[in-house]
Amino acid sequence: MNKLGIVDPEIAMWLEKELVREISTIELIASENFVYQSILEAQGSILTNKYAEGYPGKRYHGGCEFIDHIESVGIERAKKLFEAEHANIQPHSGVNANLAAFMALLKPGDTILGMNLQHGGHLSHGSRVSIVGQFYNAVDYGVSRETELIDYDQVARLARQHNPRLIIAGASAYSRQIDFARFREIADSVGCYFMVDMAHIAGLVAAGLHPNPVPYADIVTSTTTKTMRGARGGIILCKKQFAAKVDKAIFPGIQGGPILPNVMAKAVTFRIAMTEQFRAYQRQIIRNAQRMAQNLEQEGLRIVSGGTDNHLMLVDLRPAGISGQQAEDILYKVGITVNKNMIPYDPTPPAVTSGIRIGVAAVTSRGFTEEDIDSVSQIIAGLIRNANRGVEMEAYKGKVLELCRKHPLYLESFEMDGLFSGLENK
Ligand code: DSN
Repeated sequence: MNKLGIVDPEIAMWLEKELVREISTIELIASENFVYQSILEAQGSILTNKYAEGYPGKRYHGGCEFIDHIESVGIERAKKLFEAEHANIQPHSGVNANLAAFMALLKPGDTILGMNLQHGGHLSHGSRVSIVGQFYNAVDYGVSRETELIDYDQVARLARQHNPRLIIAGASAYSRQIDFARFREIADSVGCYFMVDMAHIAGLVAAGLHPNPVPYADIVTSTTTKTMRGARGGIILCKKQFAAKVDKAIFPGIQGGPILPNVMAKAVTFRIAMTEQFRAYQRQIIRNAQRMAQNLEQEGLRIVSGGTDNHLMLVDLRPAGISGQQAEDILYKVGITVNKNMIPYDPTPPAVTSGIRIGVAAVTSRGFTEEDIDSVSQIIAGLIRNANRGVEMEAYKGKVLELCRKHPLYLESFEMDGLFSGLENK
């Protein structure tokens, strides 16, 4: 038994249950992924013992000579990977990265223009329920009702009307490429800053499969999870002219000492993201997502905007006559995890929704290819189509386990065969 099991058997038991859940379910939540063993090791390392307020060479704690190397290597790798002039790899999360970017560029009460949460934006881009919507005067743009693509003419119109100090691009539920050049043009036309939160698509950007926002935006924020398949936490990339303001906004502005195991794991994340293997992984994500969208459409489900250019898609469930919540529940009963999600102009409240969001980054990490995606799509479509008629769950559960067994996860640390025979007998 490992130490955790001895010291705290109760927590160890829940951790093991979570491990079994991750190994034996099909994970389609678009913001989740399975990290490499090296990332787990970095995040669970002795760096958790250290404090290092400040930045390499300018710390408020002693004994930082090795930490300085680790953080400096991470910063240089982030700059190289995304062709950025400056990088800060200390944000504890994506939301913290955004808060620091706002603090660097804005004063409380300034007007910001970000994507509407219900059209695919993120809470921290101005939603009223976030501190951002309460500190700043947030105005939002959305997608066109007809095409379900970002309505750039509306963005330009709102920018002229409200004269924002900052325009934010980036989304957590938008399946199409974002035209950063067009956003920059709009920001310039009203003389405001332009920021991109590329959290969902950062892996695709790193692999050259989505336009890089760095040349266009004053500040770019991201997480290193999701398609980056790496450390838990955030980063900020920016032009040199904003470097000092960004660094001050993170520390001492909104954070104290960095979470050093995560800072180190970010450095490892960037190294992995520079490899051909990582680029091949990102290409497979796009192939899998496009295959899933095509399959679900052929099965009679509607994909918002008609398809996907990235790792995710939104499925409009109204033609099938079930809600997002019902679909999330029925899929989870057979071991497929998705999240209910508003679709643009959704008539149903956020706690119910008319859609689900499906992302394929995590299953692609397990080794799923188009053939496996065909099987997953059939399971999803079969369950959704028949949700109101009563579905024979056992056969579907068996298919899910078969796919999980075909593509084992963290095999080196787990007895997969024992696990599956146990689950099948339940
Ligand atoms: N917004 C959450 C999501 O996309 O699931 C995570 O940032």
